Amino acid sequence: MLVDVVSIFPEYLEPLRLSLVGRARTAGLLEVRVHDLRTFTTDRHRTVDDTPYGGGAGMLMKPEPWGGALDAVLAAAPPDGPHRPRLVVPTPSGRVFTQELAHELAAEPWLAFGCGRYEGIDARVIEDARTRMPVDELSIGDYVLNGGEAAVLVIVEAVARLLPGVVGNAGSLVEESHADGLLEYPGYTKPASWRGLDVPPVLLSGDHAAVGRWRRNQSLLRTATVRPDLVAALDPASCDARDLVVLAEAGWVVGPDGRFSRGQPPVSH
Ligand code: JDH
Repeated sequence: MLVDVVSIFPEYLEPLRLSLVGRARTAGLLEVRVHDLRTFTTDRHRTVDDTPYGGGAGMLMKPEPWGGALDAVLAAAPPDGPHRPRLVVPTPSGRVFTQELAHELAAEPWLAFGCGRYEGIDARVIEDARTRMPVDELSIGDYVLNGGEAAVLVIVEAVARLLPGVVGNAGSLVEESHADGLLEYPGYTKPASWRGLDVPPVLLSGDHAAVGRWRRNQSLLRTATVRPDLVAALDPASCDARDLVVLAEAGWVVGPDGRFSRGQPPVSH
């Protein structure tokens, strides 16, 4: 996979050379090219921002440097490769980036990322880019960052670990897909007792079925407690009879619409 990133802070993208993303790079599965947007300015002050038409606080990124930068990315298409990248533009007003989207992006041969700063980028940059390549405006979550760079680090890390051939991903990705839609069960390693805290005995029992059931119950209970939205989105058909009992004890029943909803609270004693 080829990844191009355009930013006014190219040094912010240095972590893409490290750790898991770096391993994908050294294994030749991922090539990252970072471009300094200021290279594509034409004025003496290398200006990338200007005031918004219609007024309002803050500055916007001017379109011309972006036009030049995206033209240059397109002009640097790999020989015998794809003709155009899929462009991802992080923005607080984008569709939310999810694991499903990470899988979709991991299947692309060429991704380009445009990192905005200030209050964002002149809207015509996206409009113009859409005439040349597929564009996704994405948000990594409901909080406000100062620019798109941190979002690009998040998205590229989530995508790079899914690339076929990244060390150790085969087995762990299978396990991940089994637990889809539920939070992780708690994990324990040696020693079996630490600061008076014992590892749950079932995990030392050697009873694989009992371990599997305990982990599934922990996942269901944790999800019901901290992410009720995930329980509401669960397909009851993906649950076995014992799942239904555990969820019912946590207050979730299958309603007449065939979806999970909060049932009657149990009577207190
Ligand atoms: C890209 C510039 C900073 C700050 C306006 C938005 C009130 C607009 N999940 C995510 N959060 N933030 C980003 C992100 C932020 C960015 C850029 C991505 C480029 N900025 C910026 C404030 C505003 N503000 C929130 N409203 C409630 C108005 C941009 C991001 C991602 N991905």
